[in-house]
Amino acid sequence: MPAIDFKVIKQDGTTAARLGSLTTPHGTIATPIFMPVGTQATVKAMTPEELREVGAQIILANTYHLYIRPGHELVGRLGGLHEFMHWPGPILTDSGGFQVFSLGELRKITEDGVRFQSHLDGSYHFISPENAMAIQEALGGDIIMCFDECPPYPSEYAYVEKSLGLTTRWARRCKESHARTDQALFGIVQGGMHRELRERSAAELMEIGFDGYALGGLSVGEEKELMYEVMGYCAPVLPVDQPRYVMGIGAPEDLIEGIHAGFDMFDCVMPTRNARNGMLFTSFGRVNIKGAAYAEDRSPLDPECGCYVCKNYSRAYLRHLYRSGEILASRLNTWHNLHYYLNLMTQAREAIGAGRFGEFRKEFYAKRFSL
Ligand code: PRF
Ligand code: ZN
Repeated sequence: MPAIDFKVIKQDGTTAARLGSLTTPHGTIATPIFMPVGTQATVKAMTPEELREVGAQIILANTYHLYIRPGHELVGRLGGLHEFMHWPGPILTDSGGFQVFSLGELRKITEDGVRFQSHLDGSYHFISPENAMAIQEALGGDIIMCFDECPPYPSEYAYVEKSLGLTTRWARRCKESHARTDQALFGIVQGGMHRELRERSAAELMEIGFDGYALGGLSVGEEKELMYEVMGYCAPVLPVDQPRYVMGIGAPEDLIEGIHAGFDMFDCVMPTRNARNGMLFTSFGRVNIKGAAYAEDRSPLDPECGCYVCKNYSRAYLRHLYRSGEILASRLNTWHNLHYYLNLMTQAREAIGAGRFGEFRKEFYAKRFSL
């Protein structure tokens, strides 16, 4: 029995968007969905109960960070991530590939794996496809990811092609060494911005066979139009009856475009990180809460938002908290931004359910640019 069960409930009338249901050992998720990022086994500034309240269904945690500190074996001994962080719902862990590659000078890639130095104390470590699986098995997420190489952008075709070969060989090793039958394993499509390489990557991964497929290597500095183009030609070559996930994306409009192309899952630090920097998402566009214009503004941050923050606080107060460096600023801003993202997903699902995602997408853009 596969660890997860995915069903497409409804295909939108005029776009590739689909409404789905993903059942994992820790609960069922309605898709399309956004996964808040909890890098260090915490979605910064929010308790699990608060995450539930803003509508989170599944969260993401990172192999690299938890391997470095406190160590995956320790998390495993303490019952795995669900018990350790008191989040009873579904968890997806990223393999560490992307984080390790982001270390730049501190890493060396070979056929066997990646040797790197800890960003904390400079100590040496090695992650191979096999121990990326072992680490994620100890962490105990419901969905785990293959260990891949994310080529930088821009990269020469020849480099991307070579990198892709490695990603496919690593994916095979991941599949062969993954032992826990209660965890789903997703493959990661790479291939940079080259259609031929993306299609080759997808075909090779599908040949190996995974529980779901992700697009890696996007949002690495390319133009948005290029990213949308890649999503557009990749979705149709992936299985219709399995979940499709775009990694590390994105801004609200990127999620709308990803859903439009036929993707089901997304994650990004944007709502949480921007919140802590005072950048808030609203139905009418972005608000930088530190602006002097809000000094005496009694109105809620987003008059269309039904979240706890918008129901109870003024822009003036949020601006004051942020300028004073208060802890509550991070908490309230994160609360609202996550609610905004998750509510956008709820609305997208409702629109697909009603067969009107195309109209919903148009309304989303019209409204954002109305101010
Ligand atoms: N690979 C993995 N995780 C990722 C990415 C990737 O390419 C990205 C790319 N934006 C984000 N997270 N394993
Ligand atoms: Zn709000």
